[in-house]
Amino acid sequence: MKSIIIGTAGHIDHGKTALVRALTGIDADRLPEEKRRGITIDIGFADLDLGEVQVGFVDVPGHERFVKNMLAGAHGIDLVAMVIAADESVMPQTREHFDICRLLGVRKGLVVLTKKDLVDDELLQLVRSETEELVAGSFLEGASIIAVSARTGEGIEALKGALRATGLEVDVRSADFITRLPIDRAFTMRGFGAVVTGTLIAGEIAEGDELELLPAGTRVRVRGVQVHGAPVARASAGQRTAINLGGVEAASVERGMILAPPGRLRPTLAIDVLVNLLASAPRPLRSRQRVRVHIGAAEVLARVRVLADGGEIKPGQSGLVQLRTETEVVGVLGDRFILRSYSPQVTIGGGLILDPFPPRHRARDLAGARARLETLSHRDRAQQIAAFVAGADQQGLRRADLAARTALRDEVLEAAANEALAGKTIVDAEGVLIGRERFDELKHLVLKEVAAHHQREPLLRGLAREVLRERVFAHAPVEVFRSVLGILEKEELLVSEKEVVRLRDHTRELSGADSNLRDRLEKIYQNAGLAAPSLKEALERAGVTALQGRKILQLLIEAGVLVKVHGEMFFHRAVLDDLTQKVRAHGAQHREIDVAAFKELTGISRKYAIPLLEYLDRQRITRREGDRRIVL
Ligand SMILES: Nc1nc2c(ncn2[C@@H]2O[C@H](COP(=O)(O)OP(=O)(O)OP(=O)(O)O)[C@@H](O)[C@H]2O)c(=O)[nH]1
Ligand SMILES: [Mg+2]
Repeated sequence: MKSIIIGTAGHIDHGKTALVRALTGIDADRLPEEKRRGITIDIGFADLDLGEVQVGFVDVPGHERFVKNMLAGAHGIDLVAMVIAADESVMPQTREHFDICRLLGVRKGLVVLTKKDLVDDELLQLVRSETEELVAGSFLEGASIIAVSARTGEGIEALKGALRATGLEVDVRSADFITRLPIDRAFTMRGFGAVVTGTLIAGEIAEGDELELLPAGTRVRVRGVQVHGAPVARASAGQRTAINLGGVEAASVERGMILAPPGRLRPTLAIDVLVNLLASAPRPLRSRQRVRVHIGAAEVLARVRVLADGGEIKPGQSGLVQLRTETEVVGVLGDRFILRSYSPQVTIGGGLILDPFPPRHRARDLAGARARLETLSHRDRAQQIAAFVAGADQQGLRRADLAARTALRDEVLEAAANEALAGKTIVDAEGVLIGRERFDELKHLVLKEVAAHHQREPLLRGLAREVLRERVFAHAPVEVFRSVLGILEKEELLVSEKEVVRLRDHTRELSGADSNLRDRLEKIYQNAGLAAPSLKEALERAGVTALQGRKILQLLIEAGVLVKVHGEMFFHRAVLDDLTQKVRAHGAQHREIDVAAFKELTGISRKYAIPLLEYLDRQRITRREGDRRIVL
């Protein structure tokens, strides 16, 4: 069995609500004020069992002042029943609602000519031809046009047949997306607490589910689910649902919020979109213009920034625009929206969300932004992912960032990401996806930076990792840093040691003078034995400047010839080995050694004895126990 949503559309008083009642027996006008005034003010609901097709009706108001309410219901419909009264024919809101359906991408529908009982055949024929003219070239071209009378019931059965047939043609909603329920009503039900209603546009909702209420970010629990007024274990995409929520007060839930699985979607304050401006729009769309944006059941105010060439979108044309919203909104790639002018409130266009988290567009790089958005407007998911990743520059994007942009389920996203990775335009850097060009650029910069460092400091082993990271990866996450170094190592271009990075072929060949100096320094320490000179003394004796001397000293330490025992106190490795042996021999006889015995054994002063004993402790040759040391 298939569940679909049918929306009514059409001018005020054309008989939409009467039609829904004739079809379903349900009066969708539920507000006392609606009953009193005889008009629909807010969206109303009804349901109908057509055998293989289960229909949820969304009945919308026709009054021009309530188009805003109409939009809260129109966003999720599969099929439109375009209602035109036979005695009035096409009127302003007939056109506006029809425009809205086109802009929202409604793909199926039919036209119902109501109040057939009020006109003769000739007039009916005229209305029929005016209708055909209206829908020519649109998704409704060639759709059934069925004349009915809600008063006499004429044509109602034929209409049911046509609705069933068209309903069967409606595409099944894609299973690729996570659960999303734009909320169109929220109220408190005595004994139940908060209840929200809406059209489940994707996924499923079951009793016990944990969901997130956005943009607020509140965690809620599903206490109960109803479809068409009856409790169900689970609601699925394409159904009108009422959800009883735990964990939130009805007062803090409002129309326009959205329910989704926790941690998947994120609110945004700027979206890059493709706008179609209606030919009937009174003026071109220009930057800084203030507009009303209707996404899902939400309405937000926004400022326009035209990204398209030429700086404006003319009526009847389409182009790229950034909408900076005044309050947070939730939308993903491929969502449709409607644009209305701030004042007077009329529908001027609509479009498609391309990037819900756009990077900053610099004026000189608008062409690049346009090319990326152009790619996003195509349906190829791998390319869309590559385009999002490219937009994130060196920052790259994680899977969760892509999920927030696309609302795709994990498996679907992973498949698309893998396809993009196979296309080699993006790279997976330890879980961060980054554009291949950026990645290669970083590799190149690393090699350049390290080479420059070797050039400047030929005697140093390499460049400190953290210095490299600061210089080259200031705008990249640590995963990208590690991944770039990893690849360069694999390619045998770079050697990454604990704290230092060097080019693979970087060897420290000493010049003749330097190697003389090296030998002199080594000799000084060797000859000094345990009475090692201070660093300053050693360098003076070797006759070198501090700077030059320190580099050589560094080399000797790295080579393991000299060992740093304490502060600037160095000893020759052979001297220490000798000492170790002496201490061990002493230990073999006495098991332990104290400072006095150590001084006697080595003939050195306290100044050296203490640091050396501590060194032996560190080397686990001795272990300190109070005043004595155990020789291990
Ligand atoms: N004679 C006749 N009157 C009808 C028919 N359908 C609706 N009406 C009348 O037309 C008036 C408006 O009908 P509604 O169903 O409220 O119109 P609507 O399109 O829902 O109006 P809004 O929701 O305010 O836009 C009511 O007085 C209905 O009784 C019909 O088939 N024949
Ligand atoms: Mg009505």
